[in-house]
Amino acid sequence: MFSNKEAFKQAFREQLVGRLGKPMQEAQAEDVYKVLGGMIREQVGKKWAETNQAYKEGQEKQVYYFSLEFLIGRLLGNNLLNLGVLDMVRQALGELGWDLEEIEEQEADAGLGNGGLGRLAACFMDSLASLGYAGHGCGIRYKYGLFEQRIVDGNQVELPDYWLQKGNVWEERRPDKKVEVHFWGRVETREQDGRLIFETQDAETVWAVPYDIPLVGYGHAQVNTLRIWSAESALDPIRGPIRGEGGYYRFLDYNRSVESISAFLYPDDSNYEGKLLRLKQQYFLCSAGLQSILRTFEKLRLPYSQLPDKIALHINDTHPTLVIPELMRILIDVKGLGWDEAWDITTRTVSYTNHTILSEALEQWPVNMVRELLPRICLIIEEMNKRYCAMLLERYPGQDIKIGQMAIIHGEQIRMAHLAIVGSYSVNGVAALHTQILKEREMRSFHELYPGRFNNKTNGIAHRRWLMHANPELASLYDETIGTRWRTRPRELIDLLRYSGDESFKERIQIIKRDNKIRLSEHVFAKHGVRLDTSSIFDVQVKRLHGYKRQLLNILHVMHLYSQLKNNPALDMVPRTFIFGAKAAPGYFLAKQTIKLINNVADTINRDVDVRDKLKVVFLENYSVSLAELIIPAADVSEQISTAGKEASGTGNMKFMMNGALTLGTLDGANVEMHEMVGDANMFIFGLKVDQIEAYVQDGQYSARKTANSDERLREVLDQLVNDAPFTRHEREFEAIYQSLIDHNDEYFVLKDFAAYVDTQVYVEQVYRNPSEWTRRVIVNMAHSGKFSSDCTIQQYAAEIWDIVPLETDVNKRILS
Ligand code: B1H
Repeated sequence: MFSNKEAFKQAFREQLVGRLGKPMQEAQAEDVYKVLGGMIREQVGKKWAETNQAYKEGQEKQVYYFSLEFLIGRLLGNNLLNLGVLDMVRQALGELGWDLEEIEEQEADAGLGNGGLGRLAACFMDSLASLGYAGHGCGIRYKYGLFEQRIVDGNQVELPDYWLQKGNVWEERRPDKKVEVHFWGRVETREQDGRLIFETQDAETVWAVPYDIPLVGYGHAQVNTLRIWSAESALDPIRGPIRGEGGYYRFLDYNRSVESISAFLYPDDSNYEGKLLRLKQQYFLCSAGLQSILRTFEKLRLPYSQLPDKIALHINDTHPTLVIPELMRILIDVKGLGWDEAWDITTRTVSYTNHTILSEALEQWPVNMVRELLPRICLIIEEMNKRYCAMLLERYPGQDIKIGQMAIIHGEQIRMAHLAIVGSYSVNGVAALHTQILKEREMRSFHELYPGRFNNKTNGIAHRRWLMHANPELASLYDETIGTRWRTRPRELIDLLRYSGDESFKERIQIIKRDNKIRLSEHVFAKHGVRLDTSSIFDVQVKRLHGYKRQLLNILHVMHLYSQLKNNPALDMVPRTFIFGAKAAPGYFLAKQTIKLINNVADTINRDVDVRDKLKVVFLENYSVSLAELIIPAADVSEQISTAGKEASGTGNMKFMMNGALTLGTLDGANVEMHEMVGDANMFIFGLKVDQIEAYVQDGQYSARKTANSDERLREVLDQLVNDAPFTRHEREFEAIYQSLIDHNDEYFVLKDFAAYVDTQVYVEQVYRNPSEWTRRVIVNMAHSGKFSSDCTIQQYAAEIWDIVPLETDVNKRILS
């Protein structure tokens, strides 16, 4: 039905009428979405089955990417793109009177992630399928994704994101593949044939029911699986054990508690909250995922010693670390292996990515909590720790402090990062700088103990979604200019370098940028009633709100600009539009205050006719994958201004680079690698470097108060945080922010980097005044952005960590040759 347009139209009409039971003319956009989605899903089904069959027959090694987050966003557009029918369907729908973009808007954003970590998992899924690897996702089907953000009187308000309300056309519920997961209970031991047998009694049983989502590779080479698990009651109300007095109520209580396991995503990006329910989620995912994977493995009828040859288990940060003790449990308790053999298999199967060194994000679970909820798992972790510490003692005799620092269990806490390092064969950081910090500082003693285990895999983004789908005009221009090979070989974008001096090419880039800015402006006007000047510099910072990402630095600079303009209305400046988008964790007070501050500043500035032609500030509510797809192609300046050493990689930086924005950033995360490629001449780098920050932290020589007092511009904007004009709505409104900067000595060096930031912003403006030079830099960045495709990243994971090669199919051979 997708072979040609007329056939598609015919099929579409029939389905629309057949499925809706009403005439074509009465169909709503939502109906069209459902029918189209259903047709695509059906189309994918055949290849999905074929892929699974091919994996089975080829006995291909399978990679399973365990993650508590998959921020996949909308699937319709990407699936159409990857199936190669996007243009045809757009045309066909157009002829039937429908606008594809409007239809795409009908799909709920699957917000099953917080930010970069979850979006990375989604980009990896795209590249795995597109490159022909047997790689699948393993996650949780949260009923509520990341909260929906509304701004009310400048404040963030969180609404539940019931993304499944209208159904999900992509998923397939697979009740036949459900597995049991056990919590609580107590462990009994007995001896049998000279072996200790462990059995858990009186545990609570929960069903884990999988929902499968097809992951369509580009070129439709193959279809992998994202399997997300939902928790369901395992009690049969008729034959179940809950009888007698109050039984019905206990039954309801139990149901509620079971369903809460997959009820919502924890909304704390880069912050650890030691909640029991979160631990339950983690174990639920690990246990369910592993059981289903081992079922598949057992069909091969191979001994477990060959598990590492057939299966790779990758854990996305420490959140799914319980995969390690859970695999040990199954191998020992269920399969009857000895400890040493089980340990050997486990540590040759699991690999781990570290995404942060922020201490507040490092997971540590209280031993007591784990002992109660997961008694057998706790015993296994304790045994691991015992053996591991004995090994350390042999290696570092008498060095009790060092051993304590390296132990898995310390002071009644289980350190999940240590568990993940000790229980895996590969530990990778997500950008060169981050990996270096891991090796030389944060995890130094582990790197010494296990040389060769640590490695770097710089993050990447799905360039097809972020370019071809989000910015189709730019993608077409690339096709026209350098051919289409870059779609599957992103490094070939380097060929654009030849056009960096070509004025007519530059002009076309400028036109596309302007069109994207117009598109965004229309959205902003419709949603927020603010008119943007599309000839102004669109200066964008969109990402989670966090102290270390320093949205504060950005807004303090805006406040300073405003003050300059008020003092000198004739100031010769290029008009600027500052665009913010950010969700704050609901319990993160300072982050929420920062949102309020940005909104107050926006409100004051946008109302002020004196600055109307020069300055605008907008905070776009509910930043999400689909909003990112609209904002990023429209950006001129990409704000990547984290405190050096704090942003492990960043991936937004890569999306902006690819879409023709210039980066204003610190030497942090992947910015460093961008800088290595394009140099000072093509990026706006400013601020303290990691070593300088480190030195200040070590010697305690930084005084925020002194810094503030010695800079008049800073004194002025800091006063404005607490005085009653022009941005505060009541006195001392932003006292908490003020205190964090002055009384608590500015943990993120906002004030220390302020002067350099302001100066660099002046330089940004200078360059922007010369459109030809600006666009030359843009092209240099585009040309080098191929390295940051997740295709490249995944090829490295495949070769250097997982030891897998692409599936040999004819389509793959054609696409990848
Ligand atoms: C990143 C997280 C994270 N690092 C805990 N760590 C979470 C930690 O819900 N939690 O408990 C959720 C998320 N997220 C990000 O990962 C880094 O900050 C980025 O720099 C990086 O680009 C991204 C992907 O590697």
